[in-house]
Amino acid sequence: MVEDWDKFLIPYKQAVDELKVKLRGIRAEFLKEDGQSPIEFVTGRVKPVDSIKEKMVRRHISEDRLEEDMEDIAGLRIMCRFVEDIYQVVDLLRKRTDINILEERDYVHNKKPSGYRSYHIIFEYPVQMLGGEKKILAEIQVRTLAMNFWATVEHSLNYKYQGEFPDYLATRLESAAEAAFRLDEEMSEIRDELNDTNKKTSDNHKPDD
Ligand code: 0O2
Ligand code: 0O2
Repeated sequence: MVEDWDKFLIPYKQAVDELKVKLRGIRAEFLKEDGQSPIEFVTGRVKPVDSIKEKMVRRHISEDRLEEDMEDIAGLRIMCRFVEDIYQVVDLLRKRTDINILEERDYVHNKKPSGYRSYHIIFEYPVQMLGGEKKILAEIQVRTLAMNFWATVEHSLNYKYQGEFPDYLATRLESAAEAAFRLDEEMSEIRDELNDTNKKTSDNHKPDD
């Protein structure tokens, strides 16, 4: 039995706080070097106890398996402007030595039936506790601003409908997710065209050899 949830959640809160600083640090470094960053902003949360209990019932997770079987008690979200940025961020995360990636789920190109898209990374993260090092599981979701907009609104509607949308609304939500993805694709194309135009302009202004 988890008798003291506040105590149980201490390492998860520590991990979320540390990782927010670290991930925001990547953004700061990019901005300094490049003037722009593949990370637009970072959020993080410890899963509320009521949500943990609800997921334990839904996923048949017993309290003594909680640490091993619930991967998102500590959760981070990285928001990007472009779909390509998601993969750049994922590559950066793969190279880090402070997180040990256990699983990756690419829901960006394999959307969920609801229409949901994001890139999920499940990893082990060491937290220094009074009694020594404790490795906890955590999840980072990497997504575009458009994916985040859809997921945030859908999540709030889901809460109201408790996951049981009438079919016609589920279909409309799914097509709204597609519209968000088309917006992402259009923004990438616009960026590419602008880059091409800028390159041609600067090539034209190069002095002849
Ligand atoms: P700033 O200056 O507001 O950009 P904390 O750890 O206290 O910094 P907290 O309270 O845990 O943050 O909040 P959370 O939910 O983890 O993260 C909130 C951060 O995400 C804030 O940044 C928000 O500004 C930023 N954020 C949330 N939604 C958006 C959004 O739609 N667009 C942008 N650009 N940023 C958003 P900071 O770090 O507090 O700094
Ligand atoms: P929160 O904190 O409320 O967001 P599952 O059994 O589906 O809950 P699973 O298989 O363990 O979860 O992991 P999965 O599907 O890789 O990731 C689950 C998390 O992804 C969810 O967490 C959501 O944050 C997000 N997610 C997945 N599908 C959807 C969706 O259709 N809509 C939205 N808005 N988000 C989704 P939780 O548990 O809901 O927690």
